[in-house]
Amino acid sequence: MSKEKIAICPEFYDIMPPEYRDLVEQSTYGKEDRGWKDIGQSKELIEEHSLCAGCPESIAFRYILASLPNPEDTVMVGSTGCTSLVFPHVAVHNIHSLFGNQNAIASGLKRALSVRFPNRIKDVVVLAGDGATVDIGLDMTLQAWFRQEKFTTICFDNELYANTGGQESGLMQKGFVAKMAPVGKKFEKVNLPEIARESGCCYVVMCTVSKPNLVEKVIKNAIILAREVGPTYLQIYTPCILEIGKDSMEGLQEMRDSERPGERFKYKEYITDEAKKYLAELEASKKEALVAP
Ligand SMILES: Cc1ncc(C[n+]2csc(CCOP(=O)(O)OP(=O)(O)O)c2C)c(N)n1
Ligand code: SF4
Ligand SMILES: [Mg+2]
Repeated sequence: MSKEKIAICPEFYDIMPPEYRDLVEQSTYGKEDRGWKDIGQSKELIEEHSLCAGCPESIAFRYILASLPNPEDTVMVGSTGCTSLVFPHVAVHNIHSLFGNQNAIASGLKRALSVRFPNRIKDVVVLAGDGATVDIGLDMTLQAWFRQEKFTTICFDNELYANTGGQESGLMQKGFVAKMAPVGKKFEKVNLPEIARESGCCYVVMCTVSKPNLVEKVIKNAIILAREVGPTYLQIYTPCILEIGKDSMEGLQEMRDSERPGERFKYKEYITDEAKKYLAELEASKKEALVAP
């Protein structure tokens, strides 16, 4: 579990792309306490991106990648949408699945990795948009949770289909008018965190990315719990600034406004007793290891 995994064979060092050499020299792979604070000083596993300038998905990606507890043994599964634009620039193994199939792919992958590497921790993390998670992929999302597949599902909720120009999604708020949904949403935003809880997820969080330390905490909790306890689900508000008519500097304020008390992205967390106990035991054993001679 270290940089050895990405080390370059000395004979090829000078012909490798500078980005790769940079990754080998500056990545936080193998660092025990890696987290969002590494961003800016070390390689945060993302070079560039082709998202719109100021798109909150980009900073969400940076926080998530910087917080993965085990990046060298993590496989991310993406789906079509704006989220998928980032994956080609990410220094973590990833699979692009057919739109909506991400949780089915992740189920097979996690099972195969457990058989192939029984003594090694292998994390699988799905990251897809709301259209992929809640609309077209809902069946796959729910069935993975029903079967208690041990991986984390992250939904970047921007409340519409951004990549195809702004169609209505199940997570869109009631009454919202989008470029390709001119009539306005007639139904309430689907309460997916509650559905996730009912469907067997042991840890469910809904939040924005306005607070990087919070994002780091929930990412680490979700991935660690998914290894041993059961499926975990994070729904993260990453507003599509283009579709809601904000400029590139306004994404952060939009997230802050939407997480106020009574607003639809007010922090929400659900954790089972078993998951709580698991995290508490882990914390206690870390403290014990620190004081041990
Ligand atoms: C099987 C399939 N159906 C439909 C599409 C068209 N399509 C591409 S992206 C997209 C919407 C993505 O919305 P969402 O999952 O919310 O991601 P966002 O772009 O908002 O990040 C759709 C319908 C496709 N590429 N493949
Ligand atoms: S269309 Fe919206 S979600 Fe997609 S990259 Fe642009 S701002 Fe981000
Ligand atoms: Mg979307």
